[in-house]
Amino acid sequence: MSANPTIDQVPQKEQLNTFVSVRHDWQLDEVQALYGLPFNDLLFKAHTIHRENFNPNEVQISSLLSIKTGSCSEDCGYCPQSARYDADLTPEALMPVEEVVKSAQLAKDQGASRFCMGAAWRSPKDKDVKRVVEMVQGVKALGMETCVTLGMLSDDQTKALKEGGLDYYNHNLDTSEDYYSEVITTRTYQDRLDTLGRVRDAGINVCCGGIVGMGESDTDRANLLIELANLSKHPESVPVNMLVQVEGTPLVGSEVLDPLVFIRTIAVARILMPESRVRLSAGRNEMSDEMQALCFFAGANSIFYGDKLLTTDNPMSNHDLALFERLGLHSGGSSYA
Ligand code: SAM
Ligand code: DTB
Ligand code: SF4
Repeated sequence: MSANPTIDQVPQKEQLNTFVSVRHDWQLDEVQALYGLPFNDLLFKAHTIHRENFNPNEVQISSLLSIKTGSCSEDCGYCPQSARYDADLTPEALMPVEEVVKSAQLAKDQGASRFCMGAAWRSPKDKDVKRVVEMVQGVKALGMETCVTLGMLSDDQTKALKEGGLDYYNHNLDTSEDYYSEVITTRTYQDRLDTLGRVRDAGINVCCGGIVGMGESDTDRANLLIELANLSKHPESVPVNMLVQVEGTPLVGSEVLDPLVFIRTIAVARILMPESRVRLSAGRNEMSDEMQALCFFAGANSIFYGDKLLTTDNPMSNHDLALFERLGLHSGGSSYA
């Protein structure tokens, strides 16, 4: 008898995605093997999976606003907003709701479908969450998706955000569990996983990724992606940040990551989390157009758009629009668009 399965035994695409592609049991040796593939083989594999799950020419567009800037108690070694470091930054209190909504309107006019509001807190106070909920409601009323990143949350705060209509909560693992203490000592990896669990349980979409180029090893990068992919449900949105080296922060002087390793990281993220939006996040200002094009080929299908990230520069909007035109990319992928 032939060893080949009959047509009925061959899993159809839907089954393949459910039972084969979307896994939560990735092992280090498998992920290292992916990273170690010849570049063309890795990109072909990642792009094939990308096409099976998404329109490869559609990129979701998010804009960022820092709604509370600097004076943060935490010691995240990459971050200019920590009060412990000497970055050139003017601290600012939590913004009034109307200003935030005005800024969201501008981002919408420029073409963003999601508005992400970031606050430099270890964790918010309840009265802060109240004001953030008003921001979320104001931004949603414009017809935009909302995302906030406020640090660690309590159960009640998570519930209040969900009830306020928040679409996404961003909370990054940042790096592997092993490398974590080299970068941050004021809160644990488990603290982050606990907040992510609360967000997931509350029914808010999870935006969770990390930063590469902080001096971590190949194994750390593989382990970060494994942590993300082995969560009980994959984050809906996975921001992959390249460290933006800001003068005055401890990570200034880190060895700059080989761009090809960054592209491999995007490709491996796409393979491990086939149905997630992989966001080409911080660090694009230091990337060539060609590098970004390869990231889009490898499976990135979301960006931060607008001249500023939270406190550092992002490519000018005109430049991004021209790049999309040159690559035949268009914006899309929002649940409201
Ligand atoms: N304070 C909150 C927190 O840490 O959860 C929210 C804001 S914090 C700035 C959001 C994320 O931005 C961090 O987790 C980190 O991944 C990213 N980030 C901050 N500074 C960065 C830098 N210099 N380069 C790349 N990513 C950075
Ligand atoms: C994410 O993963 N990257 C964004 C967003 N989530 C909040 C922040 C990047 C910040 C880069 C440094 C800065 O501009 O301060
Ligand atoms: Fe504070 Fe967030 Fe920056 Fe860490 S990453 S120092 S928690 S603003």
